[in-house]
Amino acid sequence: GERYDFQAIQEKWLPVWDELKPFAAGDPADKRPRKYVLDMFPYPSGDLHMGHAEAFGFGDIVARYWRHQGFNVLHPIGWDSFGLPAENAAIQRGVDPREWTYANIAQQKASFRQYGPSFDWDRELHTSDPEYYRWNQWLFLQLFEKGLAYRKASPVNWCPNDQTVLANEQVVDGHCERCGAEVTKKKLTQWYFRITDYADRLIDDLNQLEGTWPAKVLSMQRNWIGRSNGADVSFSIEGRAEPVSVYTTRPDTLYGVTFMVVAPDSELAAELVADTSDEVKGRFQAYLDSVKGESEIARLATDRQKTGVFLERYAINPLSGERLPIWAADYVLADYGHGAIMAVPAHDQRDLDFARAFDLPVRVVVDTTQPVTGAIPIIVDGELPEDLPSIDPAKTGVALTGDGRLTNSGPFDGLSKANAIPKVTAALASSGLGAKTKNYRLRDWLISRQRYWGTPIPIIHCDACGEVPVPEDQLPVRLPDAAGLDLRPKGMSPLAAAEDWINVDCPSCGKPAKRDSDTMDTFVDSSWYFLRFLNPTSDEIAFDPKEADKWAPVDQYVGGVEHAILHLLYSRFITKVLFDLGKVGFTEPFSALLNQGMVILDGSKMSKSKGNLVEFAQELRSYGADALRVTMAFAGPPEDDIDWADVSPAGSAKFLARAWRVAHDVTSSPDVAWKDGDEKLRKVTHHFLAEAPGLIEAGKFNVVVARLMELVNATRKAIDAGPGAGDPAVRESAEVTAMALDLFAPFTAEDMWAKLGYQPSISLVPWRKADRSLLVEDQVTAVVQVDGKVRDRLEVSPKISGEELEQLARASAAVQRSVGDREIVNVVVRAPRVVSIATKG
Ligand code: ANZ
Ligand code: ZN
Repeated sequence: GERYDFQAIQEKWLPVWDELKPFAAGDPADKRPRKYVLDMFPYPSGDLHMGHAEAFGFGDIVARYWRHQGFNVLHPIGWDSFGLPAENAAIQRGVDPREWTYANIAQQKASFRQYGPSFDWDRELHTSDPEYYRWNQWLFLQLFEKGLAYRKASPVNWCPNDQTVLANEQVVDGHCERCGAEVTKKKLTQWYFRITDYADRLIDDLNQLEGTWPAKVLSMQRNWIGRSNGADVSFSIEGRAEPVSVYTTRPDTLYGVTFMVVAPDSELAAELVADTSDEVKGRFQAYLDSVKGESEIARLATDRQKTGVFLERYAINPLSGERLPIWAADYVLADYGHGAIMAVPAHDQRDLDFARAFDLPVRVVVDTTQPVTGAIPIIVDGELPEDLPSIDPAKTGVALTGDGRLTNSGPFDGLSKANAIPKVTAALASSGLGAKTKNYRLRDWLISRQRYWGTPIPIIHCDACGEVPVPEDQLPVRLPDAAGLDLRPKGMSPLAAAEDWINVDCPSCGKPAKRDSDTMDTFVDSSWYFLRFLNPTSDEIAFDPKEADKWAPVDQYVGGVEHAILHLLYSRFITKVLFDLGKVGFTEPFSALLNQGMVILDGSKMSKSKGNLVEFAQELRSYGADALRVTMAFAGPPEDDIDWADVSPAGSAKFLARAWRVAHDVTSSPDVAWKDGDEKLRKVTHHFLAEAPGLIEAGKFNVVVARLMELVNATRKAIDAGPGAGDPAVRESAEVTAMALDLFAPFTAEDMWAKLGYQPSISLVPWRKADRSLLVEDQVTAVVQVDGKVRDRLEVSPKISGEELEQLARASAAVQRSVGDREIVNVVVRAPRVVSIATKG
């Protein structure tokens, strides 16, 4: 007979969906409640790959699920189509980055259509279209007007290969995130967004996401922002009028400071060294040259040989009056805290390594052998046993970072670390020598890039007027044609050479002026795109606040954990800015986040160079979209990596054929009465109906697929060895299978639906309600005793609670008769089997 042919089924239903548009979310008269399901939009650097297939497959499960639950679901798609890879590829191939990008988009789009995600294609957008980046420019100007976009000259991360600056977030272990070249420092005037103004809110609002975002992402965000609580302490400097402040998280260790360290590349170091001998100056300069270009991560590494130069200057400890030598060393950063530290080698590992390298004194001021509450004492009777190994950091090389009691600390001796921190801070504050403060690791967001393929910054530089915003009615500032421009990186934006483009009249005074030649970091584009999907074609507004009220924030966001910091932090920041501007009514953009695992092969990441690439297009041709989607959903929890060597798309295809065959075999008509169906099969069906929603909402997609497989098996058994293909229960279970299979295998599901005698599209069929009477569990017998004698037996659910069972027992007529007027003094319940009542009187 007819056989399951995935190719024919795909080709049959795609044009039907195009025609019917069951996934469009635009009708304003639609009264259904709303859900917004979004996948991180793809970067069009080639065809879709297995990672896309996985992420978009999971997003589609959620979108389709909510549609079946009666929601109007917004599930849009677009392309993050500006950026360096397009430009580099374009340079290598000698083609226009625009052509290269849009050709890739066309290919990805064709693959997506084969894969069948339920996108509302009418909302498609590309960030490289002027219709989109115009609103990037608008957003920039909103920040500019609020003082949140500003220019400053500072040493920035510089990729010598790509010849462009990088945000801190784009430097990975000292290397360029894009090309892997070692990142150096360069002093440049650049545009920044003042994200540090939002540091506290970006940390505190993470509490709203607890439980709906992966815990790992929440902690990565917290660490990146890096809020630290401590104190500023002021040290006077011999021969200098102004004291120097240092930032410390351990003011309790102040009596253990034995030297001070300043960052060699700080202004303070330059100033201190200016008043020393030529010999010191020479040594310092040589050291400074060796340090230039080192990455922050390398400088902070604990396992690194410590280097530095003694400046022959001295500071004074504000509490003890002790004289402290001042050194310059690269493990202190110029742009954190005050660029100078009080060194406490006994209790800080980096300081200890440095002290041991340069023979500086080490003094213990927190006795970590002295118990504080909850700690286990090492010394029991006051004296150290002779065989106890030394814990002296100067000898062991291990700093004592734990809790303990203060010692060698004058009036603070005996206090625990926790008590000493506020006490020492208060003592400093009362004499104007210190104050409690906070510090953040987060730096302002550097958004200028010296590259072509991005959004031009809408600012005009005028000698007379300064930085003049391009008037809103002159947006977009369009990119000039790439033809005729040299796109090769040379440290300056290629736009600077576009004579006709760069030279303009100042919008304010009319005199000759120049456009800003930089383009924006593409993370600006992706920081707000979820809002543009609400009205992607509007040329009047970036996004309609009324639509934002209806749809946003995004209910379910899906994407890779590689975006745990950058993209999510920037989107959260821009959302808060838009909230402050009164443009949106919420402060977090993504209410729930799912990070899918990776698709790997034989335990390792797939890549062309390793030759272990599983090609999406090839798998799609071999097994079809549905089998791929089922394979990914069935492989395990969605957060886990999928090893393609361990899964079986052929097995998935077999399962789909089996499910499809069930619908094919049904002989009853759609108007049969289900209640007349075989009860055993109906129970399986209704248990599935009751259980699946909770499982989907908990992200247990693999369990739902397993249950569906059981349902299909039970139905097949009912057809072949039970009541037969004409039984109403067989039709019922086939319909439920089709509806639920729509989440994982939409082409097959639609075809089953047609076989069962219905019109498309199955995607809009409401989720069937489970019939509670079919969910009743088998009963167990509970025994009720009164004063040791069995008085009644109750038929109850095995899941009954203790309270419920006690209530039933007390309500039993037999029990009441037996208790009579005596007082119940004790009831022992062991649900679901025994209730034992004791009486008195
Ligand atoms: C003395 C001390 C004693 C410290 C001790 C720690 C332990 P977080 O938590 O990251 O904020 N520090 C301050 N400014 C620095 C700079 N510009 N470059 C490198 N290190 C700097 O770290 C704060 C601690 O890092 C500060 O507390 C300071 O060392 C160091 F037992 O002060 B501490
Ligand atoms: Zn002017």
